[in-house]
Amino acid sequence: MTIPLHFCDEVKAARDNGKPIVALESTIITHGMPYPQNVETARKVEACVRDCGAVPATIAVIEGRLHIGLEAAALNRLGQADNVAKLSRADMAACLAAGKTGATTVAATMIAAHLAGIQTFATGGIGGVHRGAETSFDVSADLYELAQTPVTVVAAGVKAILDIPKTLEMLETLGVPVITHAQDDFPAFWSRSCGLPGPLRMDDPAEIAQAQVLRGQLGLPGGQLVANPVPAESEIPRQEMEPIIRQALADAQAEQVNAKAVTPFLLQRIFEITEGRSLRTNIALVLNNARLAAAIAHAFCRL
Ligand code: PSU
Ligand code: MN
Repeated sequence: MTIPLHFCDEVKAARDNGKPIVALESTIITHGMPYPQNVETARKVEACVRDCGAVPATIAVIEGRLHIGLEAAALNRLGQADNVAKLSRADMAACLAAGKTGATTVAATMIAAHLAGIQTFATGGIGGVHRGAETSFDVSADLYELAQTPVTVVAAGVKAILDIPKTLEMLETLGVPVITHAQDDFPAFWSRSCGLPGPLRMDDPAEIAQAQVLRGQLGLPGGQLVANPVPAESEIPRQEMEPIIRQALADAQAEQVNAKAVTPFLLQRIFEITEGRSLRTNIALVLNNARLAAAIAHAFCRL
């Protein structure tokens, strides 16, 4: 048996020619944004990576095949499909075995990217330790993936719906380097700062790539989280976001939302409460992350 891997032509050519490649996830398309903005954003992010001289590889499982790079028609179908599974480390192999379709989270995208030899990955915000995790035990598999799979993930920090101090503690325990790009404060997704400094700071994409390579040379498994603050003109300040997040969390509790449904529910609820403003910020930060990821991918190629 071999892994049912499918490379799109553009990614195949990039691999053959040693061009920089940036992996992109698909859960943000199926569970993170409403249609049609999800498909429009996915296209814009891919275009942005190309404008930066790199090749985008959007990753998803389609009818039992692990796609590295999605053709336009496949992306369009995925963005409109109902009941697409949200795949993490636990369920990717089962989805492939059953011949089903599923969107990859940060954890599953890292696994696929590494398999395909891609070292850089851009997304919106990774999963982490949920507020109230001391009773719910809801901690995203994304954190454990960063501890074991050597991919550098560029995100706008962790989603502010989470318990950010606990998430940073957990990343430290797991030995994951958390590198804030070009500022000291750790970002909070829609906001440029969570009010706490980040553990590490780097301003140069080349240094970020070198740190990942040196990690491997030291015999340390795992990747790096690069926290890239949303551009100032698109941010929603923390003081404005916090009451909105609390409202969304209260609604989730009242409706007894749990497990994999929590993050998609909160993002949708915050989109409604902010009348679409949170989505505009989300789109701006993903594009910003794609640009930095492309610069890091170029640096990996030069090493
Ligand atoms: N970033 C976004 N929107 C999203 C996600 C990330 O801007 O929807 C997804 C990612 O796929 C991430 C997942 O891995 O949310 C985390 O889900 P959970 O909290 O259930 O682990
Ligand atoms: Mn969870």
